[in-house]
Amino acid sequence: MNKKYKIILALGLAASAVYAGWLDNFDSEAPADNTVPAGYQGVYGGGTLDKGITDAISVSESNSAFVAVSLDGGGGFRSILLHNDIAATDLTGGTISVQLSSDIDLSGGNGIVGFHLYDADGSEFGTEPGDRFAPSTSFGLFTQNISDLTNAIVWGDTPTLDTANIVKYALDFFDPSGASQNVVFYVDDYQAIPEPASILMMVVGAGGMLFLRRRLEI
Ligand SMILES: [Ca+2]
Ligand SMILES: [Ca+2]
Repeated sequence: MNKKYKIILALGLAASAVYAGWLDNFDSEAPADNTVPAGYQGVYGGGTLDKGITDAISVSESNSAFVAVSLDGGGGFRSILLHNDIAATDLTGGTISVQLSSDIDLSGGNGIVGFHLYDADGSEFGTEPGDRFAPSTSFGLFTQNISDLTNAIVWGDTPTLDTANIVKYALDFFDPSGASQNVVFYVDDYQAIPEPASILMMVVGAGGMLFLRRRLEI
């Protein structure tokens, strides 16, 4: 590769590293029971009954992921949908969102689904209990500022969430207090969006590439 292209490639990689968040829409996967969504490490927790991909209900066409959970009514953690490690991602000032629904309307009760982020020094922080989402039988958008994920799950070496170095993410499913029941949660368009300034930097980076192209007469 000649030097001009190497410079442009390096600038492009730098710009994309600044921009990178994620978007999991599950649309390219074959519907299946008892399967872990592509890119995910697993679905864990004593409450987990089943997991997989379905085309029966979705926001982005035509699939969503699902997690079937046994809720025992006792409160507490029940199940986690855990993604694989990702390249360290800067989400400082950004937002996180997911589309959620369930086969039973839980919207009248306490929130039971929360975000869960991991940083590079071992900290894990998530949605505060009072901010968790209670799904209904139609999809609803659950969104939070990254800065609001202040509920410590694991403190880590530096006991705050280093939002500039997010290395893994998950969704946590908790138990409402009350009746025991089996619930299927549907998950679609799980995404993290960096702050607008980061996106602006990407645009500036792209502008820089165009400038270089002209300078180098490529
Ligand atoms: Ca989808
Ligand atoms: Ca930390």
